[in-house]
Amino acid sequence: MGSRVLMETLPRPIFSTLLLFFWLSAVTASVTYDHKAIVVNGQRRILFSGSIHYPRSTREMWPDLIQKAKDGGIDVIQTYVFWNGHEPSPGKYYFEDRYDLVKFIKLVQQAGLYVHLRIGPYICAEWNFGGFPVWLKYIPGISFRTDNEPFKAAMQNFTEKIVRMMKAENLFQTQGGPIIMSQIENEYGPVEWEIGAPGKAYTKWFAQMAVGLDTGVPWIMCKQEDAPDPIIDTCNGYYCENYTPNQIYKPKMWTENWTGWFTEFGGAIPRRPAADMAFSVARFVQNGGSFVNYYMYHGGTNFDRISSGLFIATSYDYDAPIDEYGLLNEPKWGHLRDLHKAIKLCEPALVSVDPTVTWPGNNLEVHVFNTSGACASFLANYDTNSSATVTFGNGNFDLPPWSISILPDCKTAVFNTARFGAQSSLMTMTAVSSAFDWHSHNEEPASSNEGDSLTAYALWEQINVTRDSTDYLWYMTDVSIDANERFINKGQSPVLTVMSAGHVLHVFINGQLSGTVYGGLDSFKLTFSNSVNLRVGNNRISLLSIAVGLPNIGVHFETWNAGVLGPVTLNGLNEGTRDLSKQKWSYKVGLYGEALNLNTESGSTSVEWIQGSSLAKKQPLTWYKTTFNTPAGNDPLALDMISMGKGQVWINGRSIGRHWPGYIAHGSCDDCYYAGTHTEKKCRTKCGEPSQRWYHIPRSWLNPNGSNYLVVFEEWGGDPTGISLVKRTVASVCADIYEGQPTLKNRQMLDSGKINRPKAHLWCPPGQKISQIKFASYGLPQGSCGNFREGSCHAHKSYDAPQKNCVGKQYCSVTVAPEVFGGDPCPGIAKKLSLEALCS
Ligand SMILES: *[C@@H]1O[C@H](CO)[C@@H](O)[C@H](O)[C@H]1NC(C)=O
Ligand SMILES: *[C@@H]1O[C@H](CO)[C@@H](O)[C@H](O)[C@H]1NC(C)=O
Ligand SMILES: *[C@@H]1O[C@H](CO)[C@@H](O)[C@H](O)[C@H]1NC(C)=O
Ligand SMILES: *[C@@H]1O[C@H](CO)[C@@H](O)[C@H](O)[C@H]1NC(C)=O
Ligand SMILES: *[C@@H]1O[C@H](CO)[C@@H](O)[C@H](O)[C@H]1NC(C)=O
Ligand SMILES: CC(=O)N[C@H]1CO[C@H](CO)[C@@H](O)[C@@H]1O
Repeated sequence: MGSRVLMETLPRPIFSTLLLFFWLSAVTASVTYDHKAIVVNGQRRILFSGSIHYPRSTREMWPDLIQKAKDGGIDVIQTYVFWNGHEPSPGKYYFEDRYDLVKFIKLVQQAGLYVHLRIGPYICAEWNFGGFPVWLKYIPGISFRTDNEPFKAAMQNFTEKIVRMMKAENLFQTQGGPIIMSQIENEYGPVEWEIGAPGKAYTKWFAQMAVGLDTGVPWIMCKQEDAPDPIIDTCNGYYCENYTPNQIYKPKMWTENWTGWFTEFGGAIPRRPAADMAFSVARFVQNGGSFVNYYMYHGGTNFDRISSGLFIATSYDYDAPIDEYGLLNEPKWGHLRDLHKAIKLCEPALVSVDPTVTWPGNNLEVHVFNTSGACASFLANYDTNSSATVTFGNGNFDLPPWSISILPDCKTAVFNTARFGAQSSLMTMTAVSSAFDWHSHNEEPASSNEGDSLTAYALWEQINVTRDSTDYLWYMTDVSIDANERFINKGQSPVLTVMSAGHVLHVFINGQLSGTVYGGLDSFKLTFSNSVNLRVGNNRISLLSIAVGLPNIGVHFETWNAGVLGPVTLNGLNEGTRDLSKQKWSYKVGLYGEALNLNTESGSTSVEWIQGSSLAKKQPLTWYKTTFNTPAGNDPLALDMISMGKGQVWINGRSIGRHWPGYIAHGSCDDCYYAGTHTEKKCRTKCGEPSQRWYHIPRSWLNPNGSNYLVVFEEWGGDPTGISLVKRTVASVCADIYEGQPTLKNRQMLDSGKINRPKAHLWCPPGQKISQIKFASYGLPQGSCGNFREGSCHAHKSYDAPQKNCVGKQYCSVTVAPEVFGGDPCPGIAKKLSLEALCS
């Protein structure tokens, strides 16, 4: 129908052009691969990909995130598909709002980028239950990720559903859409290795199942060395340069290149230096790699409760090139953008020929891709401490430790992985409002035998009872204490011991909090063992067991338990120890406040709230509510929860996630030197501080016209008057430029006969200007952005040019050369320029 309309209404020449276009795209729209690369429409491509998980941001953020990825030199957006978000109950699908997968893919397409769709449907991803819906666990006879019929049927159902949906919207490349690749399963290799034959049978099955869906584009399996043809096996890790696919005709692809690491509650905040990141990518490409995905390119936020594996923090920032709030994480974003440009200049040589490798010295390596018409080379220094000079062609090239220089014409270095042309930014959180008018409401510990309460002479597994509809499950029992118990006369207390499979436990005796225990990512099982105050007569023991997400990783993680599984014992009675495990227990799922929807404005009217001087502070199980006006401007917003313990926060009824600033980051935070093999234990920050203090409030969740409703449920006890609304902005920007360092402009300069004099570039975000040069030193300055200091060599006129060029401007540049700073302060020594400028 559509084409007939075109035929009738369009003038003839346009029609024939269109026809030609359709014919051409029908012929050329294809994605295949060979040993060098993914081949898109007949062309081998070096592709940079970035993971952005659509439910970890808002629809309103998507266009900007995708544009920033494109500006950063990203070709492909990679995302998982989140089964438990899309099928909350069997056969009931949800593809709205943050889960509008088709919308997300179409936005990527509109930006002119490709998509790598990782359907899984097991996805790991620090996502609740690794992406599996909770109901899946309760299908009779099911066993996850193995040769099990009920599991395979469900997996096939969902995979088919997604593929059908993509086809219906013409989203595969062969249909003119952006999807150039899909992924089935996820990191299954290690599991298969562990479980043996059923694992192998399952792999064979899902490979056939996926290929049978006939998407027209390649499938990949990551971390699965036995991926059957035609599926491509790919590498995940911090480094992948030594990876070889299982067949010589498959390309070398890196599907998870960790830009940082996730934060756990109780853990320090991991960082990965941009210089090491760029080094690892250059090293992969020089060794023949042709596809690199950054996991994550934008990490985002674990909103709600559905979005968290065990003890994973609400922030999923990941130290990614775009930060949790959608702002550029500099210098990482800019440095990788420059790396991508440099490598793209090499693309014709890289896709045409395999490199020849030479070793000009200890820890030095040279890769040359030389073919008729194109030549590119990579000069590498693997030494972690020493710089080196490599003579190559007619030139000498200085290589800092642990770095690679890229020469897209085999003559001129345009980039070195350890030398930044990109600026750094220091971000700041500034309070915009903290004078909230708080109201409090106490959640009573569940008590008494309500008519509808569940009872059993047993301790039940928590998720079995809650089906993960809430974090909270009350376990209640009665203990009768006789007047002749000896501990009473002796003024002693018996010891209550509660063994729990996790993850957090509050113990209430007769309505009073008696203690709290909690686990962590490494040890989520816990034991409460403490003396408790019991009185003669009946005593009510109420245990509030709290889950912090469901596991997302490990062989048969679906069998892991949560909650109070016992034994529960009372020790110090006349009879010795009384085992309470098999006496009568009653259960209550969730909190009263949850049932009453206190997170919403209408729900909140159903209870009494107190305010002013009687506002509850430092009391466990307290609901707080207030309102605030939407701050002007576009700066991203967050709540500073520093004065609170643990719980959950809602804005206008929507959950911004679990808060847990009371969990202090343990471990050691060392200096962060970029050189040397990276691990997630390296370069951590914020030890001894809350693992997560700030909680992102998406702008689009606020009412543009005024008042917003904020609710906090606090489990531990906190002081809400210490909460503030903050905005995230760029405080200052820095440049750190070495004389003669490779820059992307080098080639043009040499071509025009000029010498290479790099420039420091600084820019403040739109709406802000450089107000002051906080630091400037041409010579041998030390330190890094935020703590630069003068070194043994310093040009006294270091501030003049930056002040003149930059103050009052949004953007400026300063050439790094002696005459700009009133002469050479230390001739014969290689110098650099360090600048810090304030934006306001
Ligand atoms: C698969 O989907 C069909 C309907 O689309 C449904 O009837 C069936 O129960 C599903 N099977 C499983 C195992 O989920
Ligand atoms: C590339 O190959 C050409 C032709 O064989 C040769 O002249 C040139 O020296 C080579 N360049 C490098 C950097 O190896
Ligand atoms: C590099 O220096 C560090 C200390 O700065 C030292 O511990 C390490 O052994 C050195 N490594 C090499 C290869 O020299
Ligand atoms: C799960 O809950 C049901 C009642 O809903 C109970 O009969 C069963 O014993 C429980 N199983 C476990 C393992 O707790
Ligand atoms: C404010 O805006 C929201 C949504 O944009 C709307 O639902 C609400 O009625 C508005 N309130 C007032 C007082 O205009
Ligand atoms: C084996 C391993 O550690 N895999 C991890 C790779 O990184 C992703 C993202 O952080 C995790 O989901 C995997 O568990």
